[in-house]
Amino acid sequence: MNSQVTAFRWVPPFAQGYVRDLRVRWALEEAGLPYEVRLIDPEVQASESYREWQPFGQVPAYRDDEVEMFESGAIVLHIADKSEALAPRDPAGRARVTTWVLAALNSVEPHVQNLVHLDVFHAGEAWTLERRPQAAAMLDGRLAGLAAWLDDREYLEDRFTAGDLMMTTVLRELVNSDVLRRFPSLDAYRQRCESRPAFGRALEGQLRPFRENIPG
Ligand SMILES: N[C@@H](CCC(=O)N[C@@H](CS)C(=O)NCC(=O)O)C(=O)O
Repeated sequence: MNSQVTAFRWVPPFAQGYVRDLRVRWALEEAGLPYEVRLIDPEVQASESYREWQPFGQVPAYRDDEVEMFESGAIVLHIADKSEALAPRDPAGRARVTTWVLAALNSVEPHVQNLVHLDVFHAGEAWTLERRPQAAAMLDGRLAGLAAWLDDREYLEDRFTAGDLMMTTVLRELVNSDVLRRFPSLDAYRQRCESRPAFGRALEGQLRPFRENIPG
């Protein structure tokens, strides 16, 4: 059985290219593993059978011959276990990859999301004027730490890994804000990772159904 990943049939333009199945598609493309995409809509999201697979009704969910999973980070790490393209084979090298995947999801993404929620979902609401400076300062602190680590490195470790994949998908949530302009080395890193052919194939794979399924 080919690996199977779920994705949305259609999302509004602001979310196109940013839905988290992109992470799983990108990992599978880097690994060169064949996969099928199951496109879902709100009705499937709410169904009992889908909730047995993904308890929150979200994408991505994933299955292959061995496992049935949800959570993009867990899925990407599972794929990385299968492919040297995403993680070195030695335990120390793999531990570093796990570390960076969790750092992206747990230490950086919550602060990115805080700002994105203010700017996108609550844009123009009075209370955000008070909250935004704190959220922006917290995010700047995390990005400064990341930029200092990256320094003149090409990738987070000595080669591209699933850690870079995950960090890039987190950083790209900021492309429509002014934040990355203050961290040009992080923006260059993001663009370096996004220029990989596997990323291009994954992105196009997510975008194609959105073009084909525009609501009537
Ligand atoms: N922590 C989860 C988050 C998944 C998630 O937020 N998925 C979004 C799309 S990017 C979703 O399905 N949203 C619809 C909803 O929550 O109902 C993961 O990384 O897989």
